[in-house]
Parts: sequence; structure tokens; C-alpha cells
Amino acid sequence: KKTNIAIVGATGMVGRTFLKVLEDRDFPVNNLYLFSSKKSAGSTLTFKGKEYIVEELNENSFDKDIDIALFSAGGQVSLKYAPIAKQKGVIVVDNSSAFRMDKDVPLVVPEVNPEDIKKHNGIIANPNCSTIQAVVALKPLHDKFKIKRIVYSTYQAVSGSGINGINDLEEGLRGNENKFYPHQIANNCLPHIDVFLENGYTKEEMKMINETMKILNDCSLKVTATTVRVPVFNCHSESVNVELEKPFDMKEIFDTLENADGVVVVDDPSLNKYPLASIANGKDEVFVGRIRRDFSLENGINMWIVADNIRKGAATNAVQIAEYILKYNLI
Ligand code: 2RA
Repeated sequence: KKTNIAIVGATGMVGRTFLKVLEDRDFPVNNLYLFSSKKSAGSTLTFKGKEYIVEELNENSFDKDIDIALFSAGGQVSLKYAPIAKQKGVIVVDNSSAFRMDKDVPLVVPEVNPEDIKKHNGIIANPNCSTIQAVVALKPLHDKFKIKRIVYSTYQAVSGSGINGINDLEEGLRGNENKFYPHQIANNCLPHIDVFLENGYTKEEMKMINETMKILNDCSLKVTATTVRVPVFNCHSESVNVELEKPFDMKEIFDTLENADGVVVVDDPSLNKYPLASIANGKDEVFVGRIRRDFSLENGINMWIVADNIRKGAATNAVQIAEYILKYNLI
């Protein structure tokens, strides 16, 4: 069904990738409206060979005939404009963290909990990139062996911070001062993504913990996280330790992951084969390897999970949600 799409934050890294993914997946776009801040308004972006002018976002932007609006312009823009769009009957897929933990806002990874899309009240939240790639691999294990506890250790690319992160790494590698990160990102791992909270964790770590429980719909899960910024331009890598309730043999674990929706297993140490950012870059799958038993637990495993944080971690996940909105005839 030909759909009228709006992109809010169209000139940002995720915004531009929304356009690319809509093209790659031949999403049935009818009218396309591009919105940005005043700073970027007036520029043009190309979609399917046609040029579109980026307009400045304002209160009347959603008076047009828009069916679905993809937002990726930061939490403040979402908090202000997503309710306006919703009020005009637009379904908002929001990539910011503004509404993710609202009880009446579904938090969705299509390979994990697509049915939750049907419960939307006008806004559907895209999870944090580092959470998305983890739950795609964890969901099939949870369904089959019931997860008891998860320990996340992430190695996150600078593209997660947008152009500021990329600039700091580029400049840092040239020996120039960083401007955005609190310390030099070149040749450093910064255990500091987003801001520190009273409990000693960062917002990024609490996002992974809280979002994992909501998406897997299981508040009995024990989850902890350490999220780290590393000098990699794109793709997040994650070491994930999982304690399962049920006993298993490793063949079952491999079979479960190899048959999991959205997962590609890359795992052959004898050939130095394991997931890498250079493999995941530009792709939409979640790459899983270094799959091995955790001998310190009764039923534990370790995994290494890598994905493109701008594509599957943000833009593609949101477009897949839009595809389900059509599939479920919600517009
Ligand atoms: C980051 N996950 O990597 C956060 C937001 N994209 O910075």
C-alpha cells in the first residue's frame, strides 16, 4: 500500500540512512516529506533519483497527508513534535529514547516482539542500538532455554555519537585535540557513554538493562552492563555472557542461533572466523560468534555480537517496524 512518509532529522546520519534503507528495501513510498532543524532546512536529499527539499520542522509540519513519521532528531524534538504528529493521526516510529520506557509505547525489534506493534497508541519506540543487536541473538535462546542473567560488555563505535564522534576520532588519529568526548578517543577506550547517573551507571548502561527486560517482556531477568566507547568508526561489538535456566549441549545452542531470524553465525576459530565491524558494516544482520560454554556456570554461554549500529541498530529496525505497520494493516 503506497504510504506517505515523513522523516524528522532527515539530514542526520540516521535520517540519511532511513532514506537509503527505504530505497534498499523498496518500501512503497508515495509522498515523502523531509524535515530538519532551521540550520539544515533548504538543503536537498535524493530518494529514488528524485530531489526533495528539506523543510524546517514546525507545529504545522504534520498537517500534510502523512501516514508514518520516522524520527531521529534527538529526544527534545521527539518530546515536542511526536505528540503533535500523533494527534494528527500520524504513526510515529521514534528512534530517540524519549518514549521507550512509557508503558503505552511499544518498544520493538521486529525479529523479537513484532506483535507489540499492534498495541501502539500512535508512537512506537525504536530501542537503543546496543540493545537491538543483543536481543536479536538473545530472543531465540530465551524462548528455548529461558535466560536467567545477562552480562553485557560493549565496544561501541563513534558513529553512535553522530558526526561529533566521527570527527573526534578522525582528528584524534591526526594527533589533534578532541572536542566532543571527555577524553581522547583515539587509542583509548572510554567507559562512559551518555551521562553518569546517581547509581554509578551511565544512561547507556541503564538503557540496555531496562530495554532488554521490556523487549523480552520478562522483568525477572537479571541484567547488568558496562558500555564502552572504542576507537572504531562504525558498528558496535558486544561481549555477552548469558546464564540459562535449562541445561543444553552446544550443538543446540549453535542450531538455535543459526536458525534465528536476523542472525548470521560467524564462528570458526580454526580459520580465525568471528564477527568483525568490517564484516557487519553496511549490513542489516546481527553477526554472532565466539559461541562457547561458560564453564564457571551450570548453564552459561559467552558470545560476541557485532552489528551496524546505524543500520540494524537504528534506521533498518525502524523501517522494518514501518513494514509491519503495513503488514498489520494499521494505516
Ligand atoms: C551511542 N547507543 O552509541 C548510543 C546512541 N546511539 O552513542
